[in-house]
Amino acid sequence: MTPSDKLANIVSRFATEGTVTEIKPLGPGFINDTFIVVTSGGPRYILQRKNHNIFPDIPGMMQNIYLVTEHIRKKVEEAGGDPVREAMTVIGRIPETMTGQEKAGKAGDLFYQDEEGNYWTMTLFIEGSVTYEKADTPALAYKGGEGIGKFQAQLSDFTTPLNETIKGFHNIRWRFRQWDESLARNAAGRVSSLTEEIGWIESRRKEMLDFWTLVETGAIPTRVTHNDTKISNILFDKEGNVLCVIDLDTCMSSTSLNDFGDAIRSYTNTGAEDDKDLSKVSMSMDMFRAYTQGYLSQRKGNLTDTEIDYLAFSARYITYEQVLRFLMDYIDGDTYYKTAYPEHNLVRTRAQYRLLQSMESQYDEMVRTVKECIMQ
Ligand code: GN1
Ligand code: MG
Repeated sequence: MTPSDKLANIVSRFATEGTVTEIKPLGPGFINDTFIVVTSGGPRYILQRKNHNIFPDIPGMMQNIYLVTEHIRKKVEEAGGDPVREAMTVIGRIPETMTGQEKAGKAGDLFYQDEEGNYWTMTLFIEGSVTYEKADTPALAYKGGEGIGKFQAQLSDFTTPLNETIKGFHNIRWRFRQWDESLARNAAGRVSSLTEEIGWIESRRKEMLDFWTLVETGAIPTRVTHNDTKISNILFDKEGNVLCVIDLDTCMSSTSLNDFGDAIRSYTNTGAEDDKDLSKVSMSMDMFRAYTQGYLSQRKGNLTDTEIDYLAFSARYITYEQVLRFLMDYIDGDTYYKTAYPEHNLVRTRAQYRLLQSMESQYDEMVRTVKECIMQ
């Protein structure tokens, strides 16, 4: 079988309409492999091979995605919107190609597992949509905040428990367990050369655990969260309006502050996540204000006082966690993140640490800005 025969065979397992004319790769994709499926007489589709090394429970993940997207679709319909463009549509498998046992199980029709054990999934391609790799202007940051705020609002009454697709994803207590083990293992023999960087993590351990304790005790509520809120995960229409949020692989239950914090980490950075030139890296207050305004335009009345009090801190929390995750991967010998060169994870660690320092030095102003946005 040629690679294209193989892909065509995989596509044939799904309930598509029209005749498939072309299957071609789409986007950079660091974790999954993504293809666009073109048909004549039917719509276009997105085919994905999900990375089951990073996501050990793809059936659980697909069940989450299905439940969440169906919930969003109902909300869009109730609001008189266009459910085909404002919600993701999961394409199921053709029932005839499923075994009796699979037919009996609900999650079984949401993915196809090939002979090599790979998991394939399909969604409808949303036509006329635009994505941005980077938020370059406050106006776009505002729109991004609005997009994540809308996503959280649509899911605010979603009550079905979601599967935890990556254990302890933004749970710093769990990350510290991994961190302590990683230091003890010293797999790549790099620990002794990283005294300064390890100190950055250790000196902030307590304040980060104190924050997480509020989540554990319920003082900060748990909601449906996206967990990867960068701007490239939002689809816009040609007029610049938010259509919907995509890449729901990490959609789970956690604190909505994680989604806010991770967005601030990516939107406000004046440099690159892996900038070698640290003088370029800082947190832009203009971008912080714009994202916060956009986000709160959708969520202001629905957040608790404690959530509002910790919005600014959540940016430090997630950026700190990212410093820890990059450094831990460097200590482990670069096993999680794809790297382009040997020191890449260390460069990322230093660049994210510079961003964290920039947030720490502007923290009072961040807190003031959140208060101003609440009053507006
Ligand atoms: C990974 O590959 P991407 O960009 O979707 C990671 C995020 C990190 C990000 C850092 C499942 O996301 O948590 O913040 O890299 N996703 C996973 O660039 O680990
Ligand atoms: Mg992602």
